[in-house]
Amino acid sequence: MEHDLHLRDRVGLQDFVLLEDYHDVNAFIENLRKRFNEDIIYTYIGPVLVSVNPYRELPIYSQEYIETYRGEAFYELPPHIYAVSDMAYRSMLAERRDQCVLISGESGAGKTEATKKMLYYLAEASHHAAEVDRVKDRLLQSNPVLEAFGNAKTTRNDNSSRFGKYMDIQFNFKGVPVGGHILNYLLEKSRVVHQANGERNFHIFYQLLAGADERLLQRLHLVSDPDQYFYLKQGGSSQARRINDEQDLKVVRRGLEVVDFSQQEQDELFAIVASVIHMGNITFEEEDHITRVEDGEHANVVAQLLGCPLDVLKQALTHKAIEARGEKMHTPLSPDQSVYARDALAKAVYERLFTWLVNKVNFSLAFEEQHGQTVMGLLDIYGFEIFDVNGFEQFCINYCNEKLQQLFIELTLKSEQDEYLREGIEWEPVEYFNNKIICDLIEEKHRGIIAILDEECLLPGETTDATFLSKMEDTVVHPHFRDHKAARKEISREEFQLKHYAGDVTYSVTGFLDKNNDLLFRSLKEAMIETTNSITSTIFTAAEMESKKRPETAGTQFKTSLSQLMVILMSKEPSYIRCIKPNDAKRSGIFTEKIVRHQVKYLGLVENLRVRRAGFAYKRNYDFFVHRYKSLCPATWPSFNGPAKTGVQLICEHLGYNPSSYKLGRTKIFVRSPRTLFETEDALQQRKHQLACLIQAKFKGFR
Ligand code: AOV
Ligand code: MG
Repeated sequence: MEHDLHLRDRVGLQDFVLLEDYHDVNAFIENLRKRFNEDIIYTYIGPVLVSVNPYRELPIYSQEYIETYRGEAFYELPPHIYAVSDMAYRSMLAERRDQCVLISGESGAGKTEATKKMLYYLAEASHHAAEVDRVKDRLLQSNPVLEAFGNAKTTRNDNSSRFGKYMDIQFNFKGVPVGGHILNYLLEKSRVVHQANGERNFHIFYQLLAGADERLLQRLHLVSDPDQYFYLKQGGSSQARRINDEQDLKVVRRGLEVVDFSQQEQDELFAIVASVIHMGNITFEEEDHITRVEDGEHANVVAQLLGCPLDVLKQALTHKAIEARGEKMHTPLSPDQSVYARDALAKAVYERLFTWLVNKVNFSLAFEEQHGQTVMGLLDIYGFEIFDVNGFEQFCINYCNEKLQQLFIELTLKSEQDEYLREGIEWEPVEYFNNKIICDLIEEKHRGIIAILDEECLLPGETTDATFLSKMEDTVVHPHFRDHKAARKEISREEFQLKHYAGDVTYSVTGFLDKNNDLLFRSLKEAMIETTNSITSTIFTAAEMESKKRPETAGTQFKTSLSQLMVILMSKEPSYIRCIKPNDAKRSGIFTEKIVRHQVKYLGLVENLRVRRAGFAYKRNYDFFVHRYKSLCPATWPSFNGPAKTGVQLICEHLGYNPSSYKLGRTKIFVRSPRTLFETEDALQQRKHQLACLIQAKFKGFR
């Protein structure tokens, strides 16, 4: 295999840093194309991994490859996601510092696949003991469960993540994975009740219909044809060519067992999934101004599956409970309002079920914190996306991507350059587009779009999507915002346009208020609290009914959780994977230059390369450096009492560092090439070995 690897190596440059004309986007793209044509999908920009989706299975992820990359120096082998995983893993152990891996790229670029490969590598990272295997199984097998419930086929990606996921893997001091924890972000729950043309609902619905045996189908009162169900057929593509729902259900079931779902819990879980399917088929009719459930069959099944009295459910779907002068009254809903209530119920049940699932998985991965534990965080979010119609969900998803891009810029382009300035290192600045301005447009207090939306939601009286839009038109003056007038009628009156870092997106304002408000009628909540299904009765609680405080809006909750996520990520040592999608057809072997060029540009890859080229691969505080390497220099060993900077200088001179290969700043040393550092690390390992032998010999003499 190694021979193979080196052979491949000749095709294109494995690190863009070696690119002669590093200002030239064309040369950059040409290198990507050359490699892509040879099925080489990985290339470095220094420590950053660029990955181009091959849209086909490549034989490069086997156990053999894991073994090849394990413990090998980063630049010794061709670029690979395993090399990045290994490097992060080893620096986590060597420096005892928490790590995180930021995987970005637009929808379909390969983020989720990259995350899985990384997880696989890390789970295999240590040699086996029964206890480790248990954790490993849970880490790996919980994933298909969450994907079944949180991913769906979209026009961009057959397995598109419709929720954001941040996963911490915990390691003990020996580097053995011992547990994990998942944070989930805003599930695109509107998909439960509506799918655009060519798309599907969440996988689990189709898996259940395709994979359940006759007995189970009967118990759930289902037929195997998804096109019988309104919630499953709206996209007109319930059968997906590249998806095997039947097989996937088996994997999900195995996963449920591994993460400790009891038989009863599995039954109840599938009963809820089935109940959501049935909800979609409940229809309403009006007679003498009274709305009624049209055909009792599906409502009946829902009541039965969740264990709630049928009349309570029917009443909750057709009436609204209000309190007037301390008295509870029920006012009837129109048929349209009943459909709205039904959909709201389906969405709420599904969303809460999803969060409950994540909690269950977390429970099974839970590990008591121990001294010396470190974590590696993997971030896999929904990628930037543009559809024919873009709503509140795309707004949130794209905002999330802006934040992640902002973090990338902060950490790789801005802070690096700021640091050179601060440390007094000579430096030629690199220009780049900072997307902070777009983040501000969306999230700024009082003036940002989310703030305006919230204000509109909280105002008493008649506010609508239209009043929200006109408020934006009146108040937002921003280079990245265009309304109907500014866009010279390219967009309609119900739309606004944001110039995102990754492209212009036209958002339809329809549904913004409602989705941001995210309210569920009281009587529906009450009906759910009373169910005998132990999951639904847990995910709807009496406590939330008592709370008088208005829950935060969806937009604000999302904004808060993203800013917390940024804090988590900033506290760790980051690695980056930048995923690129080679074409829009989800097909292998096609490299569409225009599409790749666009991504290379907005991801800031060429700027990234320039900073790298002009910059330093490694920097460390003087104290850290002296502490780590003092044994390599007689002047600093066994102890050194002078200023750390002097210590660093002594060590570098003793090791024969070329003066042009490093610089000493105010508080840190900057090393230009990683190779210098690898050699130093090797020397350290040898020295440790030598010291260990010395000590052993001494002990022998003692005896
Ligand atoms: P995404 O996570 O970046 O999109 P995925 O990781 O789901 O994209 O990749 C989309 C599809 O591309 C996968 O289902 C695979 O078929 C294929 N693919 C991606 N990476 C590889 C790889 N390394 N090897 C083989 N096939 C691959 V989204 O979740 O929509 O933003 O929201
Ligand atoms: Mg994904």
